Amino acid sequence: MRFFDKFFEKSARSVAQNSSRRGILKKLGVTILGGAAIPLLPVARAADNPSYPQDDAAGDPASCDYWRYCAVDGFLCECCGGSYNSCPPGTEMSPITWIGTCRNPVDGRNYVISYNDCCGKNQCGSCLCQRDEGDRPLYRSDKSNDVNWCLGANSAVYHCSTAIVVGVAFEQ
Ligand code: ABN
Repeated sequence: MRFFDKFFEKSARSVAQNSSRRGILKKLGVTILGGAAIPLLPVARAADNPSYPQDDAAGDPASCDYWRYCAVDGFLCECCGGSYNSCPPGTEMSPITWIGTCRNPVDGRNYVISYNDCCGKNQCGSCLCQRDEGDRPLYRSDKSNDVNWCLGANSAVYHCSTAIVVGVAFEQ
């Protein structure tokens, strides 16, 4: 017991002589904040780019044949400076959208896809893609994809369309 007492007393004295209270608090703060930030980094990156493992094998997002575009009608943002799930710089994503259900050829499952338009720049003009699966005539506006969803955004000027996976569709 005496050995431990001596040992801890010596250690405590040595720490007290070689450090200030402020210095210890600073080191403690850096350790706590640094430690808290490390596990957040990969999560934040994953949230910026939600991708599904099978996407790499599922085709070319710049091609109209790409599986996510089964119900699209518009210019593919992938060809317009954005990507299949993000708007090109300087445009704004429409808050209202057309929803489709497309089959992923790699895992054979159906996914709900949201076709958000990107708004605020003149129409892109590249990679026009009209697949229209499940589309109904415009007089059935609730079931038509031939709608400018930018009408719900700050700018009504349509630029291109994205195809964002919302989730797995229920099997019927
Ligand atoms: N949702 C694509 C689109 C935009 C403008 C007009 C028709 C279709």
